[in-house]
Amino acid sequence: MEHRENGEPRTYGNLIAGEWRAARGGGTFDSLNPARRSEVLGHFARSGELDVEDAVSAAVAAQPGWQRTPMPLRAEVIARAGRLMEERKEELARLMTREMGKVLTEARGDVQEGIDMAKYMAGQGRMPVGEVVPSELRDKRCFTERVPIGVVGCITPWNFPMAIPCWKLMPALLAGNAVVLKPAEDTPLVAIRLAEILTEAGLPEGVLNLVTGLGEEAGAPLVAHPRVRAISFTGSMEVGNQIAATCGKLGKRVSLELGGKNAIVVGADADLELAVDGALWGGFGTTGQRCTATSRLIVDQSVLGDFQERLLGRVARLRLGDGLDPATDVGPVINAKQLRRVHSYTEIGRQASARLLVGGKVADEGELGEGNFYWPTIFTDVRPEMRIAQEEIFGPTLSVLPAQDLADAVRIANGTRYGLSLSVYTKDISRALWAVDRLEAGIVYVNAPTIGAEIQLPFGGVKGTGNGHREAGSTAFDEFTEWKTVYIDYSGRLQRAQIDTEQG
Ligand code: UN1
Repeated sequence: MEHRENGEPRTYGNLIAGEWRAARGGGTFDSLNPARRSEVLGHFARSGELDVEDAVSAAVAAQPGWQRTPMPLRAEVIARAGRLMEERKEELARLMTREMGKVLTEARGDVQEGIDMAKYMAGQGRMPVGEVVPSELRDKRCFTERVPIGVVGCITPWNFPMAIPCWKLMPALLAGNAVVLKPAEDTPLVAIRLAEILTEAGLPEGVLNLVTGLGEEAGAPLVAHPRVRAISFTGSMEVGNQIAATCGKLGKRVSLELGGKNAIVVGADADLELAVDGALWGGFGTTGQRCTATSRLIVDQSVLGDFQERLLGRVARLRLGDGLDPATDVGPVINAKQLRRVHSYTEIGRQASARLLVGGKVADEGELGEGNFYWPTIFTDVRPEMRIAQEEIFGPTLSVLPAQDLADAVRIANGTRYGLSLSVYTKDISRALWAVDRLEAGIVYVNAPTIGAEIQLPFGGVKGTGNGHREAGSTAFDEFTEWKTVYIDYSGRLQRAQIDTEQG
């Protein structure tokens, strides 16, 4: 896993029909270490429409053969890929920390989530793919089976450079589709390592194609391509809505996971130390850059003072730095643009007269100045309608909102356009379930923060977070398959449904 030749960053191509190729236009872009912007991880193909055309053509050519490969054999490839990821877990995690910035323990977790997904999907390769359903007529057999969609386009974000591509690729490939992957331009190298692993595991050429590049240049033509039958996208609401509009016009299947404005509700009877642990991990884990990150703390007013005091004592001890340093708690923000965006929300909060308790500035002291670091930030006296309590910031910024009681807290928690992950802290099982029933989210936690989804359960959100699809879990194939219903009449005569039934 050498990234450099003669000390210089390497140039990487696209994977098309089993070959690594430069972009047709010849252009490249760089991937930088967010903890040290001067470190260039590599130069990557800046792809455009022609490269996407090549990738889709390769996928179209490879798909029928892959579809005809028995599912347990397809599963063997996925299983081997999982084993290779396991063998290379440490090097993949270290690379991920350098490319994306998350601290090493979390990078290992991200790779582990990919391994888990590979193992889970490998097992699915010998599981049923349909149902036998009784017919109303004699000598007639009816069954359903899942069939691949064809060629699928997967567009993945930078915040889980291994886990999210695996959530999409493993079920899409196992189901018998060919895939074109367009990874985020901030994390192309981890995606390339994953594509190499799948190739090494025995995936036939053309079944997985990878094009690197910018969203407008490489993502947009993939979404619009007439031979791409489905798009699976995880990213911002703004881009997701554009993709949905294009797919709507083309009658193309699309599944969207568009982030959240996730909240922890702290009830009057909560274990406050546990809730503080959850708030810090949910809010500042991955530097707040998870779709599921906790971004609002909705606290019963009777415990607000105590909770805030404990929270502040703990935030002050968080250490910022390079994620490869074991002493680091909070890594950098992904890039300079996102750093500016995170800071702009501090200004927005201030202008709305929210009270800044801690942080609120770019961390540029000493070596931190070489990367994109932001001090963990907490606002209090935040009202539900303020922009910092409504819009996804995707950074280390938490807002504390007071609530009158549990009903008020649930109402505030539900009062955004998102609905990904919500959590409630209470020691009372009746109050916990009362809240679970009323929280409007795809994922609800009790006495745990809003992050930490496991791959064997469905992942996704309600309202503006998505369009009803769920990734992973028992629902993983829904995105990537069609249902085929098969009727076999072996009576040897014409039997008319609804008419020739014996009671009719
Ligand atoms: C995301 O934030 O985009 O539940 C995915 C979690 C992780 C996955 C997050 N397992 O926090």
